[in-house]
This record gives sequence, C-alpha cells and structure tokens, in this order.
Amino acid sequence: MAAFPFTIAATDGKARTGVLSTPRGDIRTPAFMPVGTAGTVKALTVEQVAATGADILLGNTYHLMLRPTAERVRRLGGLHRFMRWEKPILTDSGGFQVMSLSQISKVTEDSVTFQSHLDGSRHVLTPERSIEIQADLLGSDIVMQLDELVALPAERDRAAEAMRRSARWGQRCRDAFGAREAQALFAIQQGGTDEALRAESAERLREIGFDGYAIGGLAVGEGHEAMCEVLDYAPGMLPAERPRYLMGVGKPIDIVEAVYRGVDMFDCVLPTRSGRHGQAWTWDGPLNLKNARFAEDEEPLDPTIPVSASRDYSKAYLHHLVKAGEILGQVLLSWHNVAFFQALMGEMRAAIAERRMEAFRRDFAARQKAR
Ligand code: PRF
Repeated sequence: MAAFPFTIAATDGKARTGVLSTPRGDIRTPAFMPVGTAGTVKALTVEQVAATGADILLGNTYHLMLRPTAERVRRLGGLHRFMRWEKPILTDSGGFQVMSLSQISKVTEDSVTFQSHLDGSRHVLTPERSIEIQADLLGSDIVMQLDELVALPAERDRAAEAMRRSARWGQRCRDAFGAREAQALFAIQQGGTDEALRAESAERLREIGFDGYAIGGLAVGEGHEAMCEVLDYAPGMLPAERPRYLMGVGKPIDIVEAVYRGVDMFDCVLPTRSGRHGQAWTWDGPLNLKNARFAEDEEPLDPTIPVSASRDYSKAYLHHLVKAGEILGQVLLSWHNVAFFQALMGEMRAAIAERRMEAFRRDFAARQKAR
C-alpha cells in the first residue's frame, strides 16, 4: 500500500499534473519546494513562504543534525513545530550535503564519515541513522533514502559503484523505515549520464518499492544540454503512477524542460540565494536590481503575483535597498523569487491541464532568452 495517494488529473505529452495527498495537506504537482536548509527558508518568515502558495518545504538532515541536533529538534516537538510550518516537509538524507559541504568525507559500504563544516567535529551517517533522524527525530513527511553520488564527469566504474551502493543503501533505508501510515519514503536514482546505469538503478529501486522516486546526481556540473539528454529517458524509467522528483533543480528554464519530460517535484536554493544577491526572476529572465536602469523605475516586479514584494514595491525602491545593502532588499527579493517560482509552477499546472504545455515551453524559453 502506497503511503500517500498520488492522483494524476491530466497529462500532456510526458508532462503530468496532479495532487500528492499527505496528512498535512495536498501537494499540487508539478511542485516547487523552497529550501529551508537550517529550519528556515533564508530571510523569510513561514507566513511569507505560505503566502507564495508553497505546499511543501525541504529541510536538510546534514545541517540540522549538526545544529541544533536532531535530538534537540525532537525534544522541541519536531521540525514542523520548531519552525512553525504545519504543511508538509521533505527532508534530504545528507549524502549530497556531506559530499558538497563537509571538509573531509569517507564512504564505506556501511556508512559515510565526515567532518562538520561548522567546527570540524566528526560524524557518521548510516542509512539507518539517516532514517532515524528524518522520520523519528525531525518528523519529516517525505523521507529521502541515503545515497552516494559522484561529481560529473565521472569514470563509468565510479558512477556504477556509487549507483549500486545507493541501491543497497536504498534497501537498508526501506528496511529501517518499515511500514508507516503518515510518512513516505522516496528512492534516489543515480548513474550519472549513462543510460544503462540509470536503467539498472531504476530497476533495482523499483524492485525494492518506494512511495516516490527521485532523480539524483544531475545539476552537478554537466550543463543544461547534458541534463536534458538524461531527462529524455530517466523519468520514463521510474513508475508512472508515483511522483518523480528532480533533486536540486534549478533555473526556471531547467524546471520547465524537466516538467515537459515528466518530472513532478523540484527543490532549489536558487530563488532565495539569488534574492540575497540582488537578482529577481521574472517571465523575461533574471533582473539584476543593482543595475542603474532601475534607479527611477516605479513599476513593481510583477503586479500579477499575489505577494507585496512582487506587486506593491517599486523596482526603484528595491534598487535602492540593494545598493544600500539593506536587509529588507534581501527579504523582498527572496520573497518575490519564491512567489515567482510558485507562479511558474501554477502556470505549468494550468498549461498541462489545458494541454498546451508544448506552446508554454516554447514561449517561456523565448521570453527567458529575450534579455
Ligand atoms: N542526492 C541527494 N540530494 C541531492 C542530490 C542528490 O543526487 C542533488 C543533485 N542535484 C541535489 N540534492 N540526496
């Protein structure tokens, strides 16, 4: 029995729109999950995040286990209560963050050992410990399996080894997770840019059986074209009746291309990170609010997006805040960007339901390139 019902309301080519139902609320797909790494979507209150229309946030095992520790979050009532977000949370398992953030890491068949980027202290993550942290201590709604990944370009043997170890860790995560009514466990496909390795990964994971399937190991330096090539075949290797999640992606154009190819869920730090650096995402591509051309531009970023950051503040004011290094500039641009990403997902859900995804994709790509 699948933990969370996933209802596909409409398809258009390979693209799908539907709802993943959880006890904490519905997730409309295609969905974008703002990243709340350390128990906060950086610079935003949960009320501001909710106003963007986000149905679900992402949290990180790696960061929370180091600070304030998963045990402390548990004592304080779990991650939802701690950060005051009552809607669904998906947590990443830690494998990717260990590789990208920790000072030293060593992977064996049993575990990954790493040194904290905060204070150099030594920590161990096993598949079983990652599940305990996510499911029992943080209280995540969607738990990700622990995986191992390699930086691209990788030797085929290295990519194969990491993919097979990830599949074995997937089985250990499945066993540790057991059967739960109110929480779901997602697998992570690996295999680099090799079609046969991706197929083997998908087959092993399908055999184990999960509530959803992620595509991992992309957006790690291979470039947009190479990623799209993998996305031409990878989603189709995963069960059509369960949600497919492309981890850590991406730019609006990457997300549109992935939805077109059958992906249902996304997460990325881009809207908040670029907001903190003075960048605003729009239908006409990214704007750098530091640019002098906005100094006396009285128009808002987008009057159709239903948060004040997008609708009510002038670009001239945002330009001033960014130039002056004011913290409110980071808040408003982060807020606008998260709201823009939600608006983009909403437009794609409508385009798929109305069977005009092909035209949406073409028009979107043309407008993003305009600048
Ligand atoms: N695995 C995990 N988290 C991730 C990734 C992955 O491959 C990626 C790759 N883009 C982002 N986040 N566990």
